[in-house]
Amino acid sequence: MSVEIQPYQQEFIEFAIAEGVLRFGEFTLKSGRVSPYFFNAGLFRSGRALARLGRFYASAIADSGIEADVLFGPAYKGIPLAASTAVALADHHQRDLPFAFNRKEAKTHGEGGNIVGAELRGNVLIIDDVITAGTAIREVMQIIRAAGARAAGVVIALDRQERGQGDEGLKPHSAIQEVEATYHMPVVSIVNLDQLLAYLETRPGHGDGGASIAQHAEAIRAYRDRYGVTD
Ligand code: OMP
Repeated sequence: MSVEIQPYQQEFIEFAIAEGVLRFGEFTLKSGRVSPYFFNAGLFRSGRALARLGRFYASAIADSGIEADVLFGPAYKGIPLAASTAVALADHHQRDLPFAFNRKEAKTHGEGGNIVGAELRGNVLIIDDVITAGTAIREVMQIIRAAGARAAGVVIALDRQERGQGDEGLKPHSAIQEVEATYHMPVVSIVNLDQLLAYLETRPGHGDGGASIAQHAEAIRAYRDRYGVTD
């Protein structure tokens, strides 16, 4: 299987590794699965890193062709992501989109409500970090619908391409595929697991904990064989 990977996607993987956001080793996920890699978007934590991150999200949006009227960053992690994406779209893509985010707690005084920034109307593009079970995105969909707007899609940093977990065991599809089918909207990622693996397979050098990149790639392949989606 040949995996297409664009220069900006390769740069994004290198950037995430350099910032310590993408790590290799043994990590227990929210789902309880033990993963050989983890992506922690909270570690993009300097002005320069956020500015650069915003440019990657903006490139993914431009690449996807999704048209949106407003960007939405779900609290908390989505807020700086959507803000830096809005800046990058304005600075590098001549697209000055309104931007909004939600509070987790509704405010009862002052301006009230739990949406801050632009009004949610028309086509709303959601900016988030990682979707695993899809719980967070379902909540966001309720917020957008309650405002009378429509979701145009979701942009995330990494698509782990993992099968969901149901009462009867592994589901055939990922939570992302379910979100796409349920809400009839695209979920776009800057990179996905297949691209990460394709990148690691061509990269010499050493990774975390003394293991070589080849060993990390091997562990990720085994994990993908066990939990990965097949289409
Ligand atoms: P849900 O879609 O609601 O499960 O949310 C995804 C969450 O998974 C993220 O917000 C993180 O807390 C967590 N996560 C990562 O951030 N990076 C990973 O590589 C894997 C996970 C995870 O636990 O599955």
